[in-house]
Amino acid sequence: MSLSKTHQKHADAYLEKFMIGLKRRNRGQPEFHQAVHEFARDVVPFLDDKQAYKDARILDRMTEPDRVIVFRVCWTDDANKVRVNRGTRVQFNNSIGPYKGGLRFHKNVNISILKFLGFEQVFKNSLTTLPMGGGKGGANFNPHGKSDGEVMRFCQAFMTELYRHIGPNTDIPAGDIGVGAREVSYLFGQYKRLRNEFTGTITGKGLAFGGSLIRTEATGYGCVYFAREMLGTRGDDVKGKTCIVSGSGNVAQYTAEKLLHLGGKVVTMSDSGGFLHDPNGIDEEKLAWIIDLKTVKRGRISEYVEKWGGEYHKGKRPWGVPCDLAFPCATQNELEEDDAKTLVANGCHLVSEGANMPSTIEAINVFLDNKILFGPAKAANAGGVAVSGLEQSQNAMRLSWSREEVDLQLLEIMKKIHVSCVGQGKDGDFINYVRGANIAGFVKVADAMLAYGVH
Ligand code: NDP
Ligand code: 2IT
Repeated sequence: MSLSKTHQKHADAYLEKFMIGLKRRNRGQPEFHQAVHEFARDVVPFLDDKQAYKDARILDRMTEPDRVIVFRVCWTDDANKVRVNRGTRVQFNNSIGPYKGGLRFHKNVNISILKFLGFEQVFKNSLTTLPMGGGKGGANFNPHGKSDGEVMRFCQAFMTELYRHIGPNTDIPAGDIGVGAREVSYLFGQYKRLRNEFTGTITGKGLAFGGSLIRTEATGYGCVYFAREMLGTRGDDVKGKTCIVSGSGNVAQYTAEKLLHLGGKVVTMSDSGGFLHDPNGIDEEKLAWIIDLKTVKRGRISEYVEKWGGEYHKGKRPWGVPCDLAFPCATQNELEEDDAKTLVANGCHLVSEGANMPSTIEAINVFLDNKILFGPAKAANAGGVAVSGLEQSQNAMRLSWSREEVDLQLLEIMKKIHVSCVGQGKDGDFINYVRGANIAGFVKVADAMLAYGVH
């Protein structure tokens, strides 16, 4: 879709005015501004001839969360010292289903980060085709270096306040950075105890107590399934491609695993300390070692080189390593404009975002200007929350589906998301997946909001 010059000028002016207002209302929240800007620059031109949405001020309503709950979390550490953290749940929008989205425990968690994540989640969940609204929460708690007992006491204290705001038809949290199987188990155990009921109010649970097969793998697998669909539009596939992955947590691990299944060669992984480059490739044995290192031993990626060789680059990110395909799977704004230019110059022709908002707007512009295949987070990493939705369905039916069944449903959902993005993002023979995901995600939520009238 392209507007006439006058309409484009009008849309640009409207976008500028809208962003000035949004920034004024949400001071000191740069990540939230960024997520909204990246969305609004596609949605505003789309709204140009859609008076009903404009009269209902849908964009203004969508960028204001339904509510934000902030609470104190007090716990005692192993030295018996009292610790105080801040817990938050952003219930962003429940127009198409109960609030759904992860919890992040990381030292830099703040309201800006949780609002950007909650906002993204609304449209990501809409793209999955499942009935889920959007939310996100977390705390400025750093699980690194904490004992199991400390993590347990923190999770129990966190849930002792959060439980009154969530429920299987209200708000269903899950994991995110710093919240994996161990934390979800402590959180769910405390929820069950406080409510005296066993319902699927958290997803990502252990298999013995209502978890779904493939949920652990889902975000990473989905991110590669989406990449495969994108490659398919150019008659290409993953086989034989050199791939770089950032991060070494849940999403990075299973992105790497699926790339290996499909015949790709993974040469990098990273953590907040730096990245490892193994020119011989991280094969299944090495990856199993990394998964154990990160989920059981809770070690650092630098330890890899002592065991398997390769090079460790302290304090650096992997984007300078030549590759065909790149998968940012660590955190927001980890891939900047110069990194994007380097990737393109080195011949990288696909980027599929496993993390949320890993690329800055300037980096995205480089990818779009060079017409490479670029799968934005809200489409490419939607597989995780999609399988969370399937976990909720299984909990409601008190059934559990097989690995094959869930994996097949995940694949079908990622294909549907790809079709939706193509539908709204086609621009001559180029597919702008950013616009496609933004518009396709927007329409469903906007129509529901319109139908409800003013509230
Ligand atoms: P994990 O906690 O399992 O792993 C996070 C990884 O990212 C670790 O390797 C961590 O390194 C690294 N990392 C975290 N913060 C930074 C930072 N500031 N700079 C550099 N590296 C950092 O989290 P997930 O794998 O679950 O999440 C990764 C990304 O994927 C996030 O953006 C998350 O929002 C997104 N996501 C997750 C989904 C899920 O199902 N889990 C679903 C969809 C998106 P270190 O160990 O040193 O901290
Ligand atoms: O960003 C995300 O989509 C997640 N962290 C997963 C959310 C979920 O509810 O499974």
